[in-house]
Amino acid sequence: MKFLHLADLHLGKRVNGFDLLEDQRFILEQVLALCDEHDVEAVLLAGDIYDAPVPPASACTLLDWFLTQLAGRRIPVLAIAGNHDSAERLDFAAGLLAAQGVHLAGRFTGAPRQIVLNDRHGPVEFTLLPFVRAATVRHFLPDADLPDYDSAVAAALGACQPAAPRRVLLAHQMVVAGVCPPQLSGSETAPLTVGTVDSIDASRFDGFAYAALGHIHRAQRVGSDTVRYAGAPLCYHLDECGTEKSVTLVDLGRRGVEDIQLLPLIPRRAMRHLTGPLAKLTEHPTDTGDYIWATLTDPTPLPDAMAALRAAYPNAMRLDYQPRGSAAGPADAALAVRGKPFAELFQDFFTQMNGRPLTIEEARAVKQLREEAAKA
Ligand SMILES: [Mn+2]
Repeated sequence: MKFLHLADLHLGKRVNGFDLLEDQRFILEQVLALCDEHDVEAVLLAGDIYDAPVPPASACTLLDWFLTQLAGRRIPVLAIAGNHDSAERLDFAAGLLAAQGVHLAGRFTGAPRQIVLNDRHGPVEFTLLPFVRAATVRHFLPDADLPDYDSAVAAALGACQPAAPRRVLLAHQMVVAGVCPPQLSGSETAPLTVGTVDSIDASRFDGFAYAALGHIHRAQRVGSDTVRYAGAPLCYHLDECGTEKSVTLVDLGRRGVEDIQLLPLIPRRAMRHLTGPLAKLTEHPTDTGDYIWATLTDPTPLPDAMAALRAAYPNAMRLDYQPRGSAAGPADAALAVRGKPFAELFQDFFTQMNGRPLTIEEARAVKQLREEAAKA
């Protein structure tokens, strides 16, 4: 059986104020074309279908269209809720949709749902484990000792019996292999804490031929080739500028996974980071529809720089400065700032903006305002 593994669609997401719905539709159209091209027999959506528990209506319309297209092709869909989804809302009409081959698992209700599909070698079981917190599992297994996510997920998986020799898991969690945390990509949002109580060891999935994971937005294997994050299908953060996105095509044979391919996805608009003086960046703009993050190397901030940038690149998302000669990159700057007391930070900022330090009276006034704000 050939199936496509996708995750973290985040339908309805906005990045720096830009609505990405058309970009998402563009990507989903490519996914459908890949389904046709590769004779895909199932599509797996490993959580964070939507970006928010109450997504915009346009995002619901887009998912409706995508599921209808897949159902029209008789391609079964297996989907779980991620931490961004509302588990209850994702379960809406789940019983009715199951009859159309669209299997949604929003809420965890004591044991993961198991769906059995058949290919030419026989049955394949899909275990649908939506995003769970340890407390969610504890609620259903009050007598079990479940101090952390790892034991909770193990208990949740232990609550169901294998329904076929070939088993595929869908899960949306932080999964680590031994002491190796996955590589984050920037657009994952809290609660994401690597290497602490909310991570699950990949060895928990040993009984599965393939574990289709969601939660981390960079495509990668976790410890073994058959435990994988598909990654988000689009760049959802400027830190991901230039990152290639893909869907994962898995070929499950008679004994297990026979082949895994990352099929590249081409975005409607690329996300690019440009560095240079404003005049240079705007002189001969190329691919002007792209989402642009510009780091200007001009020695001083320029008036209306964003307006000038947007005249060349209408979808410019962010503008910052790094004057030439200042070696400090954004990461170094962040490190330098962390831990500095407020008074010192404000003093630096004021001096940078005004070319002189605060007077004693001004410093006193700032201190007073700060104290009042803290009280409020
Ligand atoms: Mn996500």
